[in-house]
Amino acid sequence: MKLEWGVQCRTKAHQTVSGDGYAVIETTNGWLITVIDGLGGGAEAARPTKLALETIRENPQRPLKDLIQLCHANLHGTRGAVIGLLRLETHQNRASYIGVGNIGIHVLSQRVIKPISKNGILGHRQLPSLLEMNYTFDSGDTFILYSDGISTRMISDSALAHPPSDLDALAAELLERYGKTTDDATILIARPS
Ligand SMILES: [Mn+2]
Repeated sequence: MKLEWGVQCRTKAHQTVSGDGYAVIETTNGWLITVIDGLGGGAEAARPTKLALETIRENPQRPLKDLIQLCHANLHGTRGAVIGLLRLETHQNRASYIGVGNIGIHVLSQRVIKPISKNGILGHRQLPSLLEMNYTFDSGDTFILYSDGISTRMISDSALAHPPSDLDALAAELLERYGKTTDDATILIARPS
């Protein structure tokens, strides 16, 4: 199994640094995919995002719940961040997801794969009880993770009825149509096949 993916990340108007971040990390049995949105703007928002990305890159094999808790601990004292964390395992085509805060996930599949994020902020007080959602996916399913700089109206776009093979181009098209200039905007699209 391989993973095709594309991403677009656009910084909020009049900012030079994005507080959004993302990663696609190859693991021994698949991939770990994340979109993170640091609270606030500019460098202050970029710091928790960078810390969370480092935490994930250093511990890609750890269970999702552990990773979220590690990020939560490491972000203490920062502005905080919200996160969507998706693991795709080639063994048994297993998809697992934990989301904390306002990161969206939308999956194009014949199956019913509807993960959700719970309210909360990494680095702030108590984390919510973490909900890991597990699914079986099919080869060719398309996973879309996006920050709140992308309107959720995006998930009804007609382009998603028959998504093209060029995922970078699809991400660019969706950013163009649904991206807000008032916030950093990130859309990451991944397709294992
Ligand atoms: Mn945001």
